[in-house]
Amino acid sequence: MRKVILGAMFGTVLLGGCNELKRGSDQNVKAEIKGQEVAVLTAPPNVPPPIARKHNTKLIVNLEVIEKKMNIAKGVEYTFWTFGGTVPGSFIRIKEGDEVEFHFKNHPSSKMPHNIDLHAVTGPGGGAAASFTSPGHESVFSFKALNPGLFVYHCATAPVGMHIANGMYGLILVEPREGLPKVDREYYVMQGDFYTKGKFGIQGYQPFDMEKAIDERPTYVVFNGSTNSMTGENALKAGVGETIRLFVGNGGPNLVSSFHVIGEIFDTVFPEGGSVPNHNIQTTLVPAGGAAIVEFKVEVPGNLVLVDHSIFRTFNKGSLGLIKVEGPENKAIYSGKTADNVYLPEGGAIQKIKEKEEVALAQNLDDQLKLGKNIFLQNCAACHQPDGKGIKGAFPPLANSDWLNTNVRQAISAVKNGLSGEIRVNGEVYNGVMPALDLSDEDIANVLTYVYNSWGNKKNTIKPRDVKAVPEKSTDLGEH
Ligand code: HEC
Ligand SMILES: [Cu+2]
Repeated sequence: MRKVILGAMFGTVLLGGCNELKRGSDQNVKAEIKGQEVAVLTAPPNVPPPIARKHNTKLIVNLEVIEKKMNIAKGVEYTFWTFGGTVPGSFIRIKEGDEVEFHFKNHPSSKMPHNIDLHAVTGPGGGAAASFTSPGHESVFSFKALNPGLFVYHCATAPVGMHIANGMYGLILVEPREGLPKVDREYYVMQGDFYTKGKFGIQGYQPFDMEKAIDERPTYVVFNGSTNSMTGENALKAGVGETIRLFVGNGGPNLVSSFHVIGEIFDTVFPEGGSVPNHNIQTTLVPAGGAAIVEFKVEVPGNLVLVDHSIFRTFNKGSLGLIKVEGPENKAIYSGKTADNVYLPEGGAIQKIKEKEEVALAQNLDDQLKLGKNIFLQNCAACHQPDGKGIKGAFPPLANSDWLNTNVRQAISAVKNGLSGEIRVNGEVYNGVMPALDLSDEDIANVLTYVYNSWGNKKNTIKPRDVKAVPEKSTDLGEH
């Protein structure tokens, strides 16, 4: 037992240094404390309500560690170690100058001791040593919130990397004395990288893989603990004209996030969760063990896509979330596609003829299948997977797809015009965005013929004239 604790303490010493840079102001230290309150904690993506009181108080925070199995992706189970039963852990909201009495509980069913290092704490280890708690115990410690900002908290029990990799992190907001400006909606989004024995999407229970974690080769990179935390029915919501504030954190343990929202520009960012605002930002870096406050107004309807712009993580490892914005169009701000004109630069006629010669025209079904397979591998497989089985929760299957097999015209339209909004494929709900892929009618005919003649589908043959017959829709999907 002694050995375990010493190891654990060593871990905390290593991570404790992050508080050294903070300075408290004397004015804060002297502020009067009035009364006592119990802090409201929330599960992601929710944020506790803004603090209305003008005075400082003694704030009781009750946080319980629970080790539990949850899905990291549809059909993929993982044993998470959680602060409050969710990944990331409960959101804690306090006010600059508050005196926090922290009650840290470790559920009796836990197998491990745990603790908490709050980056908002001025004191050794951010509270780590004081909060070190065995299963079935509770530790109490107090701190004064000297610095305003958005801070990460995490477990710092050895092996620290493993505790964090299992989901032991969350955010604590220390509101400045004057509070934050009012917005219409606030959400809590936190990225984390996960390391499982099985590859991405392999079904069933997946244990932690220490070797991948040390090599920094994550299997999953996700927001709020799972690939579908903010897609489908879980998509965040907003209305046209509303202002949104995202409290964005990154638990790591390894990766730095290039946080970006496809289809928006951040009006204001508080980089690294600090006090100096920056404006008109496209992508903001969120370091492991760091945070950012991101604010923007949504002007037009549509799906905004939250991503880590290290983009393979988004399309292949799960770091994708949606904000569904509803309300009236505003064509003056965004028109959608208004024209598709023939573009013939000088000499274009000659190039065009050459291009025509190069286009492979399928003479028979065999040709179509061969050409179609190539188009599939180059244009579709990244999302729908080479075996057509898709990725549960993100990309629907084309293999044996009832959606595909019931209506040829809608399948053609999906490839021609893109597809978004809720659909049901083989009983599963998907609510993603498939971009229109600028393919010729010939290519679309070939790829769909290949898809229809593979993986147990209905063996339809699609001709370019069938593709031509399906109307083109202007679409505003998939653009940055
Ligand atoms: C960037 C990722 C991506 C690419 C590339 C992509 N799709 Fe999709 N596809 C999706 C998503 C996401 C949906 C679900 C859209 C929704 O929820 O409304 C979808 C839906 C579909 C559907 C209807 C649902 C089903 O499973 O039957 C078909 C058919 C389809 N895609 C075919 C294709 C074909 C063919 C290609 C290549 C030419 C392709 N897709 C390329 C992401 C992609
Ligand atoms: Cu822990």
